[in-house]
Amino acid sequence: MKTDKSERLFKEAVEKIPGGVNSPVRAFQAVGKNPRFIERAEKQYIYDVDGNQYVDYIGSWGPMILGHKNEQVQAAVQEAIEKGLSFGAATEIEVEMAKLICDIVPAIEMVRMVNSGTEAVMSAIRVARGYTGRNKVLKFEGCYHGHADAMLVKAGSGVMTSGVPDSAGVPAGCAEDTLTAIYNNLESVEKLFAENKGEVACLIVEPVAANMGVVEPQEGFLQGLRDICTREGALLIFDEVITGFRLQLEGASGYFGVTPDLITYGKIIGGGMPVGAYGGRKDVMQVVSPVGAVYQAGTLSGNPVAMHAGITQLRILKEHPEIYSKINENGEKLRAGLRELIEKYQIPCVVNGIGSLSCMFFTKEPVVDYESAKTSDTVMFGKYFNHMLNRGHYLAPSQFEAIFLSVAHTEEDIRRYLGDVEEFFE
Ligand code: HOZ
Repeated sequence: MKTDKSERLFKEAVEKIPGGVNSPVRAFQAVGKNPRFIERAEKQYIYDVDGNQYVDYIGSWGPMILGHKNEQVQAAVQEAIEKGLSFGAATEIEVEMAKLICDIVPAIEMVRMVNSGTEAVMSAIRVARGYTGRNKVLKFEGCYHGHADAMLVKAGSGVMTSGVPDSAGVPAGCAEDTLTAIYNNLESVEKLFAENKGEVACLIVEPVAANMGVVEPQEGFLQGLRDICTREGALLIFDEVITGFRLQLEGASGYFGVTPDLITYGKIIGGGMPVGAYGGRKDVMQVVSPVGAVYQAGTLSGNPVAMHAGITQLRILKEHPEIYSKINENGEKLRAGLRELIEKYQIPCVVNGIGSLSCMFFTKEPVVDYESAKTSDTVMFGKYFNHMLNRGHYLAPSQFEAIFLSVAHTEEDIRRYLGDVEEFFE
């Protein structure tokens, strides 16, 4: 596989961009390589600057659920561009978007657009603090909620990949109000609430953890969180940056039948454009300025081009429930195939996943939380990653991320994937 141009670009990049990348998860450091520079993408494929084609299992970290370059989304963007790029003023499309989200997700009565998942989480936490008049926030080890100060404590994703659980540059004061519990462990949550009686503003959770690899919530875990929050007067926030409009149209709150007080969303709402949103109970959302006293703002929030892309994608998802059957069935086939191979070759691996999100850990232990996820052999993951990359499968360059399927992925893609895993195991 020719990679000269990517290598050359990386040399130039590291001189001017920290680590040569604009987000750490794009670096291939953890798998002992330099990143491939991507030129274009179409359907389930992405192409690098050296002309190599890969089946893309990242999908821009989730939003490309329809595959790349969906014709309707592209056309909506082109049409929107003709009218101007940004107004910094109220538009009709924002109203349409808000109505559509409230219509799809029963837990959301009001919603505010922002520009990223990080911003959505930052804002939702401020809202929870403003609403409850409390300061403390409870999160889970290994869950990633973007890079706001208060959330960079035992975080997943790139923070976990780097092996440095707490970021430098976060003042102790910001982190001291963040409590961390163990995922899938209600006792650890109860203990923190008991130790901080009447002080916890909110509990934020990825309903399916997908930033320490993929870790599903065990039976009763999410409902348990709901019950504890209700009892303790704290708000429950589902961070659905990854699960929103993916697990099923209504996201994780619909899938698990647990209603949070607030939900945060990221890129999937923009169909590939930079978008995030947070929303939930009306009485809670009404603390947001200019109605209430919690300030949150943004010139590009509800940007018309991003709204046109996002609303088109959400409408397609709403009108075509068969999309979910297809991506979820392919996810099942992928996981079943991997488990068969693990059994056949007696490899110490476990496969986690749900719907179109999957992950293979190189460990014998069941992976149910941050500590068990960390037992995975990351050196072996690096070998597997490189084997797959050389055969045209573009995976996240870290053990602690998910495999994302889109509706463009075919059964043949899954068969090829499994064939190349078998070769690796052999
Ligand atoms: N949640 C994404 C990866 N797990 C974020 C992507 C990024 O940090 O660039």
